Amino acid sequence: MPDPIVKTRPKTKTRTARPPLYKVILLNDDYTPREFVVQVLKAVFRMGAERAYAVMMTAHRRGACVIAVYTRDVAETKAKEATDLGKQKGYPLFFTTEPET
Ligand code: TYC
Repeated sequence: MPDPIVKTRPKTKTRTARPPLYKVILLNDDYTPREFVVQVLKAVFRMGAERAYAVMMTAHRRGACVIAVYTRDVAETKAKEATDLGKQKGYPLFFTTEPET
């Protein structure tokens, strides 16, 4: 008797590579005017007025607030842009990034 023909499927795993994401975090300080923080959040992170105000107040009350997650490049660029806008006005406003766990 001939061997039966058994067809086996190749073991393929479908994987979609996802780049690691980074959080952009707004830090509170005692000097930057609230309204200026709101303006920066609207301009750099494309937030509406209400969300920008809520994020600013969260950082104000709790010391920091996660704003959004992006790929590393975008997160670092936006954090720098936003920090630089404050620096231009002489404010210590600071945005940092950290990898999402
Ligand atoms: N704490 C600032 C003030 O009272 C306002 C402020 C809020 C600054 C959030 C930074 O991330 C910040 N004028």
